[in-house]
Amino acid sequence: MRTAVVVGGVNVGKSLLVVNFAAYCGQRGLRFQPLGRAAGPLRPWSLGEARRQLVSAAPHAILTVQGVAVTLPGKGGPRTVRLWDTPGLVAGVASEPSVRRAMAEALGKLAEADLILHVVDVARPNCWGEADHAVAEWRAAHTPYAVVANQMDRPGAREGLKQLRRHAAGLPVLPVSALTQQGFASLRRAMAASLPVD
Ligand SMILES: Nc1nc2c(ncn2[C@@H]2O[C@H](COP(=O)(O)OP(=O)(O)OP(=O)(O)O)[C@@H](O)[C@H]2O)c(=O)[nH]1
Ligand SMILES: [Mg+2]
Repeated sequence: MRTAVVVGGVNVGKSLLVVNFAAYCGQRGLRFQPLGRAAGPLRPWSLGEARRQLVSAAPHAILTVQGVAVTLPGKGGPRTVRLWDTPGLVAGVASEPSVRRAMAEALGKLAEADLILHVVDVARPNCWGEADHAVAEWRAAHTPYAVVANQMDRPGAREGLKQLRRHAAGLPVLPVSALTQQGFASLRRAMAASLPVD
C-alpha cells in the first residue's frame, strides 16, 4: 500500500488532520496501525475516540507513530494510501530520549513515504520554523510534497498564509482547517493526483 506521511512542528494539528481527513474520506471505524506492531490494526475507534486518543493541546503528549488507511477517488480509479500521523518535529537534538526516539521514527517515515504532507499552523506567529525549513530541505526531490497550511479557521491565519507563501516560495501550499474540514476537497484532489491508481 502507498504511504503518505504527515509531518511538521509540534501541535500544528497533524493528528486532528489525519483523524478528520480519514473520516472525510468515508472511514467510519478508524483502524489505526501502530508503527512496528505486526499484530495488525487496533480495534476500530469511533471518530470521537480517535480524537481523544491522538489529539491534544499539550505539546508532545503523544509520541507514537500510527497510520490509518484511506481510499481516495480520482482520475482513472481509487488510490488506497496509509496516512502516517507522526509526533511533532523540533529543530536540533531533543534532550528527552523518548522525544528523540519519536523524532527518529517520524524521520524514518519521511524518508520512505510516497507522499509528504508537511503541516504548518498558519495562525501562529512566525509559523515557518527551523524544523519546517529542515523538512523542506531534506525531503527527497522525487517525492511528491505539499505544505498543508492548517488552522485557517483561526484569527490571523490569512496573514500567516501570506507569510508562509513567501517562505515556501515555489512549493505547493494547500490551505485547510483540520477542525472545520475547509480545504479538504482540494487536499484530497491533490493527494489523488500525486499517487498511482491501485
Ligand atoms: N481551531 C483549530 N484548532 C486546531 C486545528 N488543528 C488542530 N487544532 C487544535 O490544535 C491542538 C493540537 O492538535 P493536534 O492534532 O494534537 O496537533 P499535532 O500536530 O498532532 O501535535 P503533536 O503530535 O503534539 O505535535 C488541538 O487542541 C487541536 O484541537 C485547526 O485546524 N483549527
Ligand atoms: Mg499529534
